[in-house]
Amino acid sequence: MSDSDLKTRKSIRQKLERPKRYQVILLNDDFTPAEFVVFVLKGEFRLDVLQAEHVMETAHKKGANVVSTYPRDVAETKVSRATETAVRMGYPLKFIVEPEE
Ligand code: TYC
Repeated sequence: MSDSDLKTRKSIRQKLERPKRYQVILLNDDFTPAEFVVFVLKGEFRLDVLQAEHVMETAHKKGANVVSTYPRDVAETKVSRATETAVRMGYPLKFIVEPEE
């Protein structure tokens, strides 16, 4: 094993797997305005207006909905930025990040 293999201690199986992707899941709540949810989905997650409205409406009806999938750091950064924007506006909008199956 090379030095870098020993440092990272990744198995050969892990090296060959495609990098895991993470789902960003939008959670419904009773207080955040629908228009603000659409604004965040467009601005932070780069959805177009029709996709953003559809994702928002499905979360509103079902309680939660997948926004999209990303590498873990990208998913977490987008969620932090979106949540900070909501907090600044006084809205309780929440997302969860979870590994795709
Ligand atoms: N349920 C909110 C309302 O009626 C709108 C909303 C939709 C909030 C989706 C969050 O993830 C959400 N104002």
